[in-house]
Amino acid sequence: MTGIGYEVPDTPAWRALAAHHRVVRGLHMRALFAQDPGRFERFSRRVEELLFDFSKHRITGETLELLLALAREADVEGWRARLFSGERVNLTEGRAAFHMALRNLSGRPMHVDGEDVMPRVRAVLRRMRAFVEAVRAGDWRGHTGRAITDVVNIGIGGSDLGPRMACEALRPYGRGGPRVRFVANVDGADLADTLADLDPETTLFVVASKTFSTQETLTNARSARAWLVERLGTEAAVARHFVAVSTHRERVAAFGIDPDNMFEFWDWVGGRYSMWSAIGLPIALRIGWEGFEALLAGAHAVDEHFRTAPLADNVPVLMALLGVWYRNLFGAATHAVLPYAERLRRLPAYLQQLEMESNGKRVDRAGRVVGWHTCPVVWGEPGTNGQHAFFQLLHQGTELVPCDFILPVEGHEPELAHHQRILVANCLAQAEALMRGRTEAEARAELEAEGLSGEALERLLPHKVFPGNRPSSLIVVPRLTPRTLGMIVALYEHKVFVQSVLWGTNAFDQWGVELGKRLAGAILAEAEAGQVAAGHDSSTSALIRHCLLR
Ligand code: G6Q
Repeated sequence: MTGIGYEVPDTPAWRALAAHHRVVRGLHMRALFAQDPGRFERFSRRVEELLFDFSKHRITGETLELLLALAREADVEGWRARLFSGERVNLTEGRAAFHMALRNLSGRPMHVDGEDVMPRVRAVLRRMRAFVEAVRAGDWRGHTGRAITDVVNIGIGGSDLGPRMACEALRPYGRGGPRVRFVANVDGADLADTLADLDPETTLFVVASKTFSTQETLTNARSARAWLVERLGTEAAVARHFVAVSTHRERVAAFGIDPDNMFEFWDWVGGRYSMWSAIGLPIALRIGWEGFEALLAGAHAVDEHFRTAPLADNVPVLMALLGVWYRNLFGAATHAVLPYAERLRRLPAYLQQLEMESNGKRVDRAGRVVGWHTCPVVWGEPGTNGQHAFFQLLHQGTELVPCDFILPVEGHEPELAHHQRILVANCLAQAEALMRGRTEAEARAELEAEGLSGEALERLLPHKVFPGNRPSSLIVVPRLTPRTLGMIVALYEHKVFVQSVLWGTNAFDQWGVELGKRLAGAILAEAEAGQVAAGHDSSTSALIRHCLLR
């Protein structure tokens, strides 16, 4: 029992872990650090230039052994092999999850259903490269003969969050490329605000949709096309101003985009795992081909690490195990991602989809309701801003929130190097403060040093105590570059997969988004017919009348 209304799975490794948890849950990390001067060396790992420090966790050597036993019991190694061999690990949709092939720079064949997919992957990469170079060189021209200055990506969810996050993260690498904007929301405000100051003659739209049937994307794409045609005065302009990224050639053609201007990907690429595919086209347009290849290379380096490193040294495996330790044993309901890099401000939103859409599941692979918790709520904001807002709760609130600090050591602004030192110092200080806390004796001494005594001191004292013992990981890279961004994202992708194995879930489907879509279609039809259908609850019926039948 975890005391949180959910059990842990009833297996020997989970039972052993739960018993161990009862013994160690009261230990304070301060004491663990004091006992073992080698704790950092023992609990940190490297993947090439990336450092993963997990020494500030409520674990002992025995905890790690028991967590690794859990991974072995769940057959993480077997599942990893299945993933990399192109098996249909996405059982409910009958698909492989083969995003690793998109960044496989090794020359090794990778098979799905007996077919080596690498020639097709490379062919699309070659077409993307030619297109990107033509746009960036000003050789791809708009209908009136002018070069492209602005790209608008129209897509949502997996066809938006990755490229949007990466384009922001890699802003310093954008020199020489067009400006890139993103429209996702069906709220007309999104499209209107984006188009407001754009010149149709120099704007290129990338319509990104795996299925090419998504309501929001098609609505935005149709309105964007109408905007362009109206301003340039001819349908013929569409051919030079619209390209598509999709798996669905017929629907792209039916929309009116020449399939020659379509960049293909395949059903074995999940939406939220697709930024490495042609969905990454806006990234390549923004940072150039070399940069895009470096992004792929970073992810590929992590694939090789995940595929080959023993479990005890395997960073995605360790990240997954630590997540499970807090989620299932301590009952932690949320997990914070705190990038100390302003340009990573969209990373928490990106990881929210990656983690919560993948593992926000209540049944196991066989369809049985699970008796244990799965994915926590993932959230976060960049530091240092968060320190002046919600960090209060992290330090002194009643919730245990495991944190990931993500820290590039160097910035891209040599003239502002002192800012970077302040940023780094704050990040390290937060992790230390969460771990150490401030004892009553320390708080008392500080108050006395400030000249307080007697009742005034006693009144303030409890407010000044920090319990500490709050866990965090540090993911440190030398700099935020295309390569290190690729590494960071791939670490999380594989972490999510390992957690799905430990929880027994399918990380690659997303049936939870279906019901709302279907009901929205029904309500829209009723609004258009001017009549509320029977079968709604009284609240929904009244709200349809109030909002849509006026
Ligand atoms: C991702 C999800 C979802 C998807 C969007 C857009 O894993 O399936 O976020 O990416 O619904 O879908 P399309 O690319 O098909 O428009």
